[in-house]
Amino acid sequence: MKRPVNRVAAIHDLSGFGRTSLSVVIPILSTMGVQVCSLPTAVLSTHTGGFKEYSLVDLTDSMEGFISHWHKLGLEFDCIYSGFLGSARQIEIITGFINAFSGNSPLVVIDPVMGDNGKLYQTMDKEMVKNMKGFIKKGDVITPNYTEAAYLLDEKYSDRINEKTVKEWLIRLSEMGPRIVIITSVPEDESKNKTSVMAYDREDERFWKVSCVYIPAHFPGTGDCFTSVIVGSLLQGDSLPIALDRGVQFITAAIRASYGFKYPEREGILLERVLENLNIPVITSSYELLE
Ligand code: PXL
Repeated sequence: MKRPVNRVAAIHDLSGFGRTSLSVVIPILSTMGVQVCSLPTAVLSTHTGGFKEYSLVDLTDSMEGFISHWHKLGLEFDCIYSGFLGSARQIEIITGFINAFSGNSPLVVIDPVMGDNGKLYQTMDKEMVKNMKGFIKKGDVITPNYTEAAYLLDEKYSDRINEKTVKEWLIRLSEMGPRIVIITSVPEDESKNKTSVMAYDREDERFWKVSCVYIPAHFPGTGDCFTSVIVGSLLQGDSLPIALDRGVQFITAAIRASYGFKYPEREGILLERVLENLNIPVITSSYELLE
């Protein structure tokens, strides 16, 4: 029997303060009419970006017990969506989870959260990058930001890149396994005040781009918000370029809603002020199909 709403297994940490990971995944997907089943990887007092200290409870040893209970219940998921992970062991456990719950062919979305602005997050190292390279093979869709894409491909991070090179990166990442590759925060070569999201679907060999005006702010968790909107949108049956448009429009509105207030950026975007935008029909769209 078809379920009344789509169901996602969300494999992320829960950071108590700051708006990242499960704290944003759950409200965004719930607002988009998707049931979220959390498989928490860790619980933290805050996220790790912009806080020198944080308190962390690692849940790696509980994950297998959670998974086997879900297995016993005979649960099925329409999507398996993973984000911030802490260790090779977690990747191994989640790989097992994806294999065990593959029966109904869920959409596997992997956000290879590792770093931003050319640098790895403080909990990440070369070994995690190596493990992530293997793990993305399991994804149907991956959503690295520009920094993470460079790490996954062993490319140098530079604050300029041309479109042709990004297209090559998209193809190379897709050759590592995933059918759809979405790279966020790509600097635009010809304009310093623009960034873009670029994507490739190996099935129809089309490249897409959505440009956005660059705002000089770095709110942690925007990547988690973006990928959550992509997940919700694809599960609602949108095409890839419309999903990209919805993701970019939502993040742009959220940053604009936040930037005018003066508060510490590490607290994240003011999600609470824009969550309802997710239920507005798509009226304008700005995606481009690249030659
Ligand atoms: O937004 C990504 C993210 C998720 N979870 C934790 C983080 C970060 C980024 O800093 O620290 C714990």
